[in-house]
Amino acid sequence: MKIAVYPGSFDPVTFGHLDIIERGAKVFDKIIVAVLINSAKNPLFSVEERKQMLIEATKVFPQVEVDSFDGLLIDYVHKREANVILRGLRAISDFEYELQIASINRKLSEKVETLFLMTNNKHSFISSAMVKEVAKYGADVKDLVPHHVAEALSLKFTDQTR
Ligand code: COD
Repeated sequence: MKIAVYPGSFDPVTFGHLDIIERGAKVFDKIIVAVLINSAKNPLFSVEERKQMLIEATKVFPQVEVDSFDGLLIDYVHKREANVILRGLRAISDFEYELQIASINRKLSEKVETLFLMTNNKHSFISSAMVKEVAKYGADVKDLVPHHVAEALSLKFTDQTR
């Protein structure tokens, strides 16, 4: 069974992430979308909120499971008996960061491969950071994230301005 872990912050999930999940689901028997618990980034959404948004967004894919992890990614990948780390690449600017992560994970375990899917051109400019910035100022994010995520963003920023 080919199991891939797709790790990330997913703060929040975007159409860019979902495109990687949808295409990955055609290649792997199972994809575990794993939300990092202790991120150095200061997340807008809690881990539970991010997981719930991912569960809703991926419910049409039976081979996708949503989970969270703490500590080293490679330990989690071993624990879940996965063979592959799935990542997405947008632009050349992603490459250095992704190469670093893939290289350190390779150093930690030679049994696990990192596979990259190139972004869909339609979504190449989408990032969680950009979505949050746009939503914060009340602009429409419906082409960037699923409806329920757009609503969660709107609620979050309304709460913050109260
Ligand atoms: N199109 C295609 N791909 C996209 C798009 C898009 N529009 N947007 C994002 N992606 C890809 C990203 O390139 C990335 O591959 C993936 O989706 C997830 O993105 P993010 O931003 O949600 O996740 P990151 O980069 O914050 O995740 C970092 C990790 C959680 C993987 C990393 O911090 C980690 O493994 N931490 C655990 C500790 C560890 O093991 N450290 C050693 C290795 S760094």
